[in-house]
Order: sequence, then C-alpha cells, then structure tokens
Amino acid sequence: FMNARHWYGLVGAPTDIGNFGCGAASGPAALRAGGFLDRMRHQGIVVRDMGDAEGPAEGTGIGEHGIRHVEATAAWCRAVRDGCGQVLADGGTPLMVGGDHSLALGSVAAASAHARKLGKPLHVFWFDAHPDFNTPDTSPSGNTHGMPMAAACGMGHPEMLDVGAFTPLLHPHDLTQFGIRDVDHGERAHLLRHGVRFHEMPEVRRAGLVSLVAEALERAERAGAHLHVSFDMDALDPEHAPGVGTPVPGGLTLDESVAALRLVGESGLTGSFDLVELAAVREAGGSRTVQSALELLQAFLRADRRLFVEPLAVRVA
Ligand code: NNH
Ligand code: MN
Ligand code: MN
Ligand code: MN
Repeated sequence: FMNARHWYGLVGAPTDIGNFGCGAASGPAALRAGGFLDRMRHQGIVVRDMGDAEGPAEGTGIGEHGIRHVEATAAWCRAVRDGCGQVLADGGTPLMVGGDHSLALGSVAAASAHARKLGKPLHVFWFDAHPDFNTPDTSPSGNTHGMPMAAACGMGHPEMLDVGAFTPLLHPHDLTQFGIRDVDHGERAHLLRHGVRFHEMPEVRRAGLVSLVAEALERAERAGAHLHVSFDMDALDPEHAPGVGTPVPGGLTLDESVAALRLVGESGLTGSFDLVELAAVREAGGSRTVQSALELLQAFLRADRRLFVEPLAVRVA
C-alpha cells in the first residue's frame, strides 16, 4: 500500500543578492559540506536534496529610493518559489537554505499559494534580529533582504509584490517575530500600524522564548494554519553564529532556540521552513555557525514525529 511517509525537500538558494557581498551565497554549500544530509540520514530522517535554485549572478543596479538589485532579487525569489512549490506539490515540506533573507519572499509565495489551495490561513514565525519589514521608502540601506515581510504583507516594490500569484500573501496579524533587536525607525512605524506581533529581546528575556513560541503555536493550531517558519541565523547571538552578514549583539542563545524549534517541530504544524543568512565564509577559520545551523535543523526535524510514522503494516506486524 501507499507509504505516506512525511519528507522534507532541501532547496538551496546560493545568492546574497539581497545584501550584495554579505557572503550568504555560501550557505547551502557550507551546510552540505558540514554533513547535513548524512547526519540526518543516520538518524532516520530522510531529507531529499532538490539541488539549488538558479538566478542571476550579477546585480541589476540601484533604482528609485536607492533600492538595490530588485529585479535580480525578484528573479531569485521566483526560482525559490518554484523550487519550494514543487516540493509542496509532491507532498513534501520545503526546507529552503539560503542565501540572504530576501529569498523568503519566494518560499512564502509558495507556502501562501499552497495554503490557499488547502483553504488554510498562512501563519509565519520569523526568528531574526531584524523584522525585515522595510519598504523602499523606509529602508536605510536599500537592501532587499530587509524587505521580504513587508512585501509579503502587500507593501513594497512592484517587482517584489509580483513574485506571488496574488498579494498580499500574508496578513500582518498572522506574522509573529522572535529575537528582534534592530528595528529601523520607519520600519517600527509600519510594524505597529499593521499589528505585527514582534517580540523584541527584552520581552524574550522576560517571558522566555519557549513560552512566546508556545503561545504563537496555539494561535496557529486554533486557526488550522499552514505554518511557515523562517530562521535568520542572525537571530542567534554572535557568540553562536559569528558567520552572518549583519551580526547584532544580545541575541538568542543556541539552547533556547533549540528548545523553541523542538516545540515547533513537535507541533507538526510546519508546512515550510527557511534557514537563511548562513554566511559561514565570514567566520575566520571556524565552523561555529554551520554547527549551530546543524543543531537547529536537527532539533526541529527530530521533533517532527510525522517523519517517524512507520507504515501501518510494519507497526502491527
Ligand atoms: N534593517 C536593515 C535593512 O533593512 C538590516 C536588515 N538586515 C538583516 N535582516 N539582516 O535580517 O537594511
Ligand atoms: Mn532577516
Ligand atoms: Mn537579520
Ligand atoms: Mn488575521
């Protein structure tokens, strides 16, 4: 009979077009070289490697409001959208490994289209030092990796709004952010105006990451949501993840992040996952950031019991 075993499909996205030169293009190769697939296989977790999405190697220049490489960003996002969309269409859960965080617009576009087809709302959990809720007119840098969540919520450059089959892809109320500690002025105004739940570090320290995540999981579960989880490596304190483009002190510990992702995994609600901004090449000599990434993914995947459901015939034999 049909073996309905749950599976994850790794979609690599080797670019740093959203923050040109930041080093995140090396993320997928670094994770594979770090032994990710073997390590999972040894634990009975099958992750299929779908290979890397492809997009422009060069930037496409600086446009209005100083926005950088928006056409190239959109091209990469479309490739990621299609790669993740294929995994979803084949019944798997996409695991997008970046690459910079602009690419989450592509994975969220795939997730949102899939959720809509199933008649489910999309909820997003965003682990990051940054909300990535800038629009071209609030962005201090013009870098598109600071913009994907505003774009997903229907605000931004037309090229970015056009990545999805429809817009908005996400209701701001259904976006929950954790680990936030570097918010731009106009960005904060947007977040507050649109009612995004963004848990900044003082609140995380007061309430605890795990309990904030548990609360958000309850909401997602009540809503019957497709949950998309997006983990920016700079959510972690630089002690645990020095190899990122924009390190910000005072971040999440590896332990609390592992505990939180374990809870997310246990919920069985996750329909798509990103791990981004892994710029291991920025870390002198070491592999601390890759090790942290491996631990996070392992914690999440091992907790997802859907991966371990054996075919019924085997269980009753
Ligand atoms: N908020 C800044 C910007 O928009 C920095 C964004 N950097 C990130 N985001 N790494 O996660 O330019
Ligand atoms: Mn980010
Ligand atoms: Mn960030
Ligand atoms: Mn809502």
